[in-house]
Amino acid sequence: MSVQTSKVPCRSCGSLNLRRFLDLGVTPLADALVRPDKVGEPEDRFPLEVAFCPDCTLTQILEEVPPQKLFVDNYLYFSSFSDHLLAHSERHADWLIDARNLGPDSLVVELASNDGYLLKNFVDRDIPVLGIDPAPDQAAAANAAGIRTLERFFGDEMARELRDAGHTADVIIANNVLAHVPDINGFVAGMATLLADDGLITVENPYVRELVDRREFDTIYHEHYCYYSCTSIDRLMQRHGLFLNDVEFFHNLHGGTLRWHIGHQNVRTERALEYLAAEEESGLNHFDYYSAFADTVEGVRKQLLGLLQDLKSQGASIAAYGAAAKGSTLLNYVGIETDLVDFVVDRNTHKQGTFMPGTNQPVLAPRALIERRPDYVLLLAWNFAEEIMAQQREYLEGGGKFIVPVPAPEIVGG
Ligand code: DWN
Repeated sequence: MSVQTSKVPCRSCGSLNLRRFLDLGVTPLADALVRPDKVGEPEDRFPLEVAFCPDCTLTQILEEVPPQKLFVDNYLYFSSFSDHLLAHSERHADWLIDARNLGPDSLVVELASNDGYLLKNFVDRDIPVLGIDPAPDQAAAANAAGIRTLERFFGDEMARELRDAGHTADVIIANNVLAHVPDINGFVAGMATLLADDGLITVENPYVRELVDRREFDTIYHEHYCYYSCTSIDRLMQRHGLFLNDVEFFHNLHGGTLRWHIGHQNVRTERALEYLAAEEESGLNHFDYYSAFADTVEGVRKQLLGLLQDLKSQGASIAAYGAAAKGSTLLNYVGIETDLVDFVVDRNTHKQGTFMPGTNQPVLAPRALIERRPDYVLLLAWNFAEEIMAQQREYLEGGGKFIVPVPAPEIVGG
């Protein structure tokens, strides 16, 4: 991969020394599932290139698609369609309530609260909450469920409005959102403004080390402007008077997720110190760690495309599971169209009846796997493999097989 320096400033530190290491082509928006009346019409496409900042270690894409286009106009992602994620969220809420001694005089604010999947755990225990999410349908679903939600993009201006109105947050939760924000300095400044002096912020995000080590290139799409490490997060936070206090790792969530504990106090647990030291020692803070990733990704592409073509040449039928954003990146980058994969199934009813961006497979309900019995199912939502395969026992017991695409294509089951 020829290394080129970009003239796009780093989203975190403003450096002009960004170094591009991966080009996934010009692709459609990963969550822009195509409605039936729009099939065949030209889809918006944008360059999907990834760069590393040698000055603050943040990995990021070079293109900036307006958030309005990504999260408001046609956003179909609802968090409540994963039992695993719901259980994870409930455990997190329970821990926060106990560890922070939350009660009726507390305030828990969640940034990018989606359909209220997480805040409902606090509401059930009579703890005041405020959800903030710009996606209209998700915010409406949360409010309908009794979870107070403001349909807005969060930033420092909104934080000041809330603080001026007398609101400070004892806990701020920001799960899978800091990757989705183009102005991360404004967003983090808002967190610092809104957080009570002794408050706690918990931020969850997939770990960029896992993205590279486990070849999870399909988790790269235009919604994800940034890809974080402990080091890059800490440098971003310190710019706004916040500090990385602790780190938790969840191996089986979204391909490897970190939960960062952040606050106004400059204190660190032994665990946080270990993560920061390991990132420096492993080379994660330096460009060479990323320089060979493009070749690795190209290898996965060739392997997967070859496997699917071989199976088709043997007369096999192939479907896919999970109309996920990552699934869209995978199908488009590898070049998996309807000649290879006939249809995609997904439990999210809002996605059923649409078509995959760029590759046009119809999205059906999971029962189609039993009705049509494809020989193989490409698992696009591989991050939920355990949950989905347990759910699809009948398909597997009937001789069906799954294909897990990363870190290397593998046939599972049967
Ligand atoms: O940051 C993000 C990540 C964390 O989640 C967001 N950009 C949106 C989303 O990305 P994604 O769409 O790649 O994530 P998921 O959650 O891996 O997508 C899973 C898809 O699979 C969803 O459409 C729901 C569906 N699903 C299903 O049909 N049956 C999921 C489970 C667990 C199931 O049992």
